[in-house]
Amino acid sequence: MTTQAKIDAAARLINGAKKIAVLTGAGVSKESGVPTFRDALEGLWARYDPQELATPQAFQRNPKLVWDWYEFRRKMVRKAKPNPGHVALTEIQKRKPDTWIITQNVDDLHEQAGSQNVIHLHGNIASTKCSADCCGKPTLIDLDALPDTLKWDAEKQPPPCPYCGAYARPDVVWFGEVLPADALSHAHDLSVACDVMIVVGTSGLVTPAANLPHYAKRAGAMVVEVNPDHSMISPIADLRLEAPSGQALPRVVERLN
Ligand code: BV8
Ligand code: ZN
Repeated sequence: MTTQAKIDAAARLINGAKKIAVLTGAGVSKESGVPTFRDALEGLWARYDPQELATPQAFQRNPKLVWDWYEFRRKMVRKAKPNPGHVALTEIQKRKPDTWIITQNVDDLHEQAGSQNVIHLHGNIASTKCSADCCGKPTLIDLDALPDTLKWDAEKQPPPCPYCGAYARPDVVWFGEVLPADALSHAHDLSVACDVMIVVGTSGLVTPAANLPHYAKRAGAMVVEVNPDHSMISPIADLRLEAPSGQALPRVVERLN
């Protein structure tokens, strides 16, 4: 459990900070009922390793299996609501306006909680694009606006792109795909410019996102980690709040000036 002393120390770091960068992972959405990346595999997909399913190769091999997995996860994300951890981060942004949130998450719960300045490194599960990006990167497709002729039949393959006929796919970054260049370079610049980086709910396994706290540390930032478990970031954390973010972050906000 996290002691009050650590909560107070985190609040002091935030109070004294000029520039704060927050890096979030699936853990910050866990208390909203969005399973972390690894939990989202049950039933039909239980036998798959997410790192195999969230790849261009898997989509190539079995577009319907991958598309249906995302439809299953989209339904869960649509039902999810921000939890007190998301709300506390929005509150920190209100008190410290030069605070950016860099998220690995593909849900929009930071935005739903009222956060501004959110950078999505791995895309957005709610949006769909042409798998061939036929009209530019990305070629977004509004499934609801598709003419009836192209309406997606749940029994069939994923919907076709209305412009070129290639399969539609979720607008997320799969393993083996490069991250959006502008998002990654902006996140990098924020990491080396911040004086405090708060890392919330990430195992620190997935790169290049997981490199960001190391860049921040090397550039002289203090690193605060909020995670009930040990992660790959823990060794470089100056302060660890070992508790769920929905419990720890509101307690830190209470102690802010
Ligand atoms: C890239 C979108 C260049 C999709 C995601 C070998 C071969 C090929 C590639 C690689 C390789 N080795 C390394 C790589 C690079 C690879 C990678 O990092 N692999 C890992 C698995 C080793 N990365 C990439 O491929 C990236 N692209 O590098 O391009 C390139 C090109 C070609 C070849 C090589 C390199 C692309 C990575 C993006 C993948 N897409 N998401 C989708 O969602 O379907 S990543 C996906 O997994 C999630 O978005 C999330 O980011 C990630 C899981 O990480 P976390 O967010 O940390 O979640 P996790 O479940 O792991 O941890 C949750 C944490 O929360 C835990 O620590 C837990 O304790 C904590 N927690 C739980 N409850 C709470 C809590 N914390 C706070 N409060 C709570 N209540
Ligand atoms: Zn297309």
